[in-house]
Amino acid sequence: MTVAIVRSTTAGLAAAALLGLGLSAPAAAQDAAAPAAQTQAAAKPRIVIIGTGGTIAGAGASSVNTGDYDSAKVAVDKIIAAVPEIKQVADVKGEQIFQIGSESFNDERLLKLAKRVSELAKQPDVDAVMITHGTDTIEETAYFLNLTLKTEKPVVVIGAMRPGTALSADGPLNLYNAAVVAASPEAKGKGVLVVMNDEIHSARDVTKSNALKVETFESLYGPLGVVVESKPYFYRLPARPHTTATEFDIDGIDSLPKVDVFYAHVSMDPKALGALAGLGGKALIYAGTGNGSVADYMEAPLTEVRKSALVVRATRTGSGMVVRNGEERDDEQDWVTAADQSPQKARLLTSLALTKTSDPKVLQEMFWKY
Ligand code: DAS
Repeated sequence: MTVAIVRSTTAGLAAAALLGLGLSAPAAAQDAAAPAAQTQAAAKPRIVIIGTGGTIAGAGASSVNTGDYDSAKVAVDKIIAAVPEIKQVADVKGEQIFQIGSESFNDERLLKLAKRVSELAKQPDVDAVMITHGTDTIEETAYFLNLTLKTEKPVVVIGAMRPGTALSADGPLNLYNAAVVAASPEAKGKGVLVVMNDEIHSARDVTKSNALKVETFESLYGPLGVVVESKPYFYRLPARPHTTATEFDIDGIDSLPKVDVFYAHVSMDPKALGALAGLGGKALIYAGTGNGSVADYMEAPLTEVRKSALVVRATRTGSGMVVRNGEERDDEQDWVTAADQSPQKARLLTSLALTKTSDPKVLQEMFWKY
């Protein structure tokens, strides 16, 4: 999307230059620029930015607090107002849906957010939707939207690793870059995107890889593209079905089937697994060591879990594919493997799958497909 600059008159140029600096133009210049500016404004994509909280809405006690601050403090309208450059790219409108740290997201909030984005995407006066979000679980929200939204319109999720009060805060540029992407025709039909640190990631593959660094977001197979000097450059396409091409729809769904994750480690307690399974989940993701390996003393407890819930083997390593019927007897145990999906994303896909089926073979096919 090209940056909208008023070019029709000298006065217009002066006004545009001042606006670019966030200063107000003298009255005469504003008058002279008005007709051309209106034409430009009408042509700009209309983006709704939904605020959910997180560090991008955070505030620290001093400018050197980059890790010690309160998240979810600043309203989305203020976050937008702090980046006046965004108006050169799109007509934006803020909407506050939550004011929370993203660690506090749950299925109810995910559904509420997804339903709102879905409504907005259906509106003819909305061209794209952006969501400001905490970075901790941004990948889960983005993946959930990627699997459920029925739209080709750009949906871009963003956050920040440093609050707006910090020296070298990353939120303002992330917000601007996200608007550049959301406003671009190239972003259409590419599924839900996460734009952080000048990179454009597919919701399917992105993950937060570091607790503090600004360059924390990584994609399993690399980002789809980059944003350079107000322009998005795409180099890859998502290969897996998303949004309009999935069988999942949240219309008419008021709650999601309960799925839990059990984290494997040396000397884990089988009773903890039993207690978790006893909470009534319809499936359990076993975040195993290495290739989703199951400890010898966990086999019988997992066989027991399978009597009341689906069992999905994933890996806690952060990357790589869990191989079926290698060291484990998946066919015999009627277990599913999560392919290359992280335990947290496997949880979301399994939960959505359970709205359609409880057949482990069908779920396995979904893991190969999505
Ligand atoms: N607590 C975090 C969150 O809201 C921090 C962040 O946004 O980076 O996810």
